[in-house]
Amino acid sequence: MKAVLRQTGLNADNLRAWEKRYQAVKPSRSESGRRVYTETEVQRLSMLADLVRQGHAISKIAQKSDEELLSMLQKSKPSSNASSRVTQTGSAESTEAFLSAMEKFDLPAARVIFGKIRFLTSPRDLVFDLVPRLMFLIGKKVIERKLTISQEHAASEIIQGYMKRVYEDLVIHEGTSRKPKKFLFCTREGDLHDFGLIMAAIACRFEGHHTSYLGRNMPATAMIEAIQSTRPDAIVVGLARLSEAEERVRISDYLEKIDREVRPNVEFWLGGSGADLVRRDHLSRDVWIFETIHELEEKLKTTAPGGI
Ligand code: B12
Repeated sequence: MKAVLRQTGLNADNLRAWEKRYQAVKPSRSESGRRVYTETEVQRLSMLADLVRQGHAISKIAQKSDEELLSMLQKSKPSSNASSRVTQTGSAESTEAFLSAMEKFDLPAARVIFGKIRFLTSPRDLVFDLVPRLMFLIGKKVIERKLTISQEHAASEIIQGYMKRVYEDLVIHEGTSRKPKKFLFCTREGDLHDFGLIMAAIACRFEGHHTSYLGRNMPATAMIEAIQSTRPDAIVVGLARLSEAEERVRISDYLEKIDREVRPNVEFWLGGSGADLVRRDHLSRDVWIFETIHELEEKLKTTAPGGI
């Protein structure tokens, strides 16, 4: 529950009331009686919290579907003028149209619609707001069997292509920080989830740091080699929580192997749903674990790696 409160910005009283009075979510209970929230429920609570902060009454929105909440959020964002309101409405409709094209497995249409979304949305909003919410809806549709795994893969590829372009375009920011640092990005061998990682790389470029994006599925030996040749200040590793059956390398084994081989002043910056499985006491260097991209951005603003 603590983690849910931190992620949504709600307080415990609000959360209990939203559950009891409005059935905003219905978490299950563990054997010891603790509430257990799914990722979908946490995302839903965070959308509800955003809308309540914008002035909506919880009683009016608690029963709405996740799709309706997403659409409301996109339409109701504070905007300075009428034309940007039109833009936001357009992007909400396009999000729905994208999902519906994906349900029909109409990839050319989905690509065109996503192009329109990109045109209507600023890179920052696209990367840090729209894409995570869209991925959440895609994940939900897979669970509901409205999208197949192959459709999920295809949608991810389309969206990832655009994310990479945003990242590439930001090269103009590189080195503009007062103290630019060098970061190397990867996910471990067998982990194909790199949306959070590319968001982190984009955040570092926005702040004017040097970034090398090695991508997903990097064997530890290849990563060690890359660190030795490029000498970064920190490596940034995206760590998805995978089941034992899916996992090729355990998170702790992966990090410990790299830890043994590279010089001790290369920091480890870690994030993703599996990052809480990291055994810090088994690592010999400074390790930073971020629950959100926002936390990483805060760290980039305050301190820099290398102990400065
Ligand atoms: C997209 C997706 C995929 C894509 C990944 C494409 C890509 N290039 O990333 C593809 C299709 C390849 C894929 C494959 C699989 N996936 Co998948 N996937 C998802 C999905 C739908 C969305 C994940 C996502 O990108 N979200 C958007 C990002 C931005 O959010 P996020 O990952 O939560 O990250 C946030 C934070 O954790 C943090 N963060 C994350 N990384 C980092 C890194 C740093 C440095 C920092 C600072 C922060 C940070 O910031 C983000 C924003 O808040 C989720 C469902 C879901 N609801 O999450 C399933 C999900 C993660 N996948 C799952 C599974 C089971 C699989 C597969 C085994 C089966 C399948 N569906 O094909 C395979 C195999 C994967 C493998 N071996 O790695 C499970 C994992 C369950 C588990 N614990 O085992 C999930 C949860 C779906 C489910 N409910 O079953 N998947």
